[in-house]
Amino acid sequence: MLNFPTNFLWGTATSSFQIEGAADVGGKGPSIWDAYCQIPGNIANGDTGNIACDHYHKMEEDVALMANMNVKAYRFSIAWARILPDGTKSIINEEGINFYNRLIDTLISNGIEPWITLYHWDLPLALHMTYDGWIDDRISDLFGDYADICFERFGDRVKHWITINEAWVVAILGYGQGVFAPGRTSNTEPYIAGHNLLLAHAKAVDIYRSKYQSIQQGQIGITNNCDWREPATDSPQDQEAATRALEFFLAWFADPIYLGDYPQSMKERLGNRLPTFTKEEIALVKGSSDFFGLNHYTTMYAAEANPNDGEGDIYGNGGLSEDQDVTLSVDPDWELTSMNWAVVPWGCQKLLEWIAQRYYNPPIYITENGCSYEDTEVNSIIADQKRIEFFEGYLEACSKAIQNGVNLKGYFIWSLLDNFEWASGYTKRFGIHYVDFKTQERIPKDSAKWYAELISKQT
Ligand code: PNW
Repeated sequence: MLNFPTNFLWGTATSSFQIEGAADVGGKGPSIWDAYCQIPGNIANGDTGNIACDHYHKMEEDVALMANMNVKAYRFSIAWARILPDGTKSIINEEGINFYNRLIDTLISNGIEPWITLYHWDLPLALHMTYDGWIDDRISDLFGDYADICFERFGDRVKHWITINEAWVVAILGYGQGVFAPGRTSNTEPYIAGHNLLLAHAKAVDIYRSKYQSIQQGQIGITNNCDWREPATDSPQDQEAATRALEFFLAWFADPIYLGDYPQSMKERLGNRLPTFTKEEIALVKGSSDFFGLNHYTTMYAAEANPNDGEGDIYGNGGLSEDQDVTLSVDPDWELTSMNWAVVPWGCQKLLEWIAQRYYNPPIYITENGCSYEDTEVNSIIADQKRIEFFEGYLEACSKAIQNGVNLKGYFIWSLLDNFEWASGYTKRFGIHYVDFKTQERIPKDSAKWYAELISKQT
């Protein structure tokens, strides 16, 4: 039985690059993802975000889909280059500002709270070419300038801000494994990018708190992603390996914010590849989140790596494994989604409890949870029973965590719509609404109807 507090926040989520399309419409500048999609071999089927869900032109219709489910909140991101085409404040694109103003106003008139993510990976290309993207020391100030403009223009109506989505993905997949834009491979750059992402977050928060928060009365935080890592055996080595894996995944970003420094395990293992915080920096970073944003998708077993193991780094396995000495595996009995991510609801409960314990029980919002399956449309019906079961399992895990004292305050389904799933292009469907990418027709899947019913029962 699912039983959530009546003020629990029920939402859905998307991101700009994955749904908007209109890549060069309305004064938008190119982003690193526009460029990355042009390189053959990077994206399944050579797909791009040029049109995506054409949300830029179908915004009202998409808000109506949410209103039909009675969702209370919508998490979306702003395309930095739609507001600042070259990434800097030298040119403000009013047409882009207008698009987000209309979206915000349409949401509010439908009783839906806008939750804005400032950075969901679509860095203005000019900041990658003229500067060196997230490796460049100047990037955190440039992000601060951009955030400032967003607070000024939208903050009268927007009361929830997320600075950065999943710094781990930006750093590891973008600068370590090179499977996401900007496609760099390195074992030093991820840690520099990670440092700059934390500083960018903290500077934006500082601007919000000093210039806007007392007038606008909103909240600001960061969203990090983490899978659960379960010790493969109860040996002390495997238990330590699992903790270390969580530290290299989540604590990398959450420890500086909640505890004031990087985890000891990272400092020891990375040596001078891990930047250090100055006193001034840590004063800015520590305490810089009003809530703990968490994206959670799956669980793996973690064991102490056998020194004879070869290079084991695969996409999505949790980072640069040679830095961690952790071997990851899944139970062959676990059900897999079409991303090959295992469905393990109890891992979600354990992760929530781990966060509550390590970070003094902060208010937590799950800002993404969801699954991709190979959905098919038959006479306008998409019978996605497996997705419904996924949500029921994960929400039951959430509800148990709440009963155990975890301060979980909201849950956003990823995603409102089938959309551009990064390197997988349009081959993976995470939506609770089916999108026919030929006609741009949206059809509520059975899971959307199920979510509407759940919200009506729980609120
Ligand atoms: C998240 N991994 O990405 C993102 O925030 C969404 O934009 C995305 O569509 C969603 O999850 C589903 O993938 C991730 O490899 C991408 O561990 C990759 C990983 C984790 C999250």
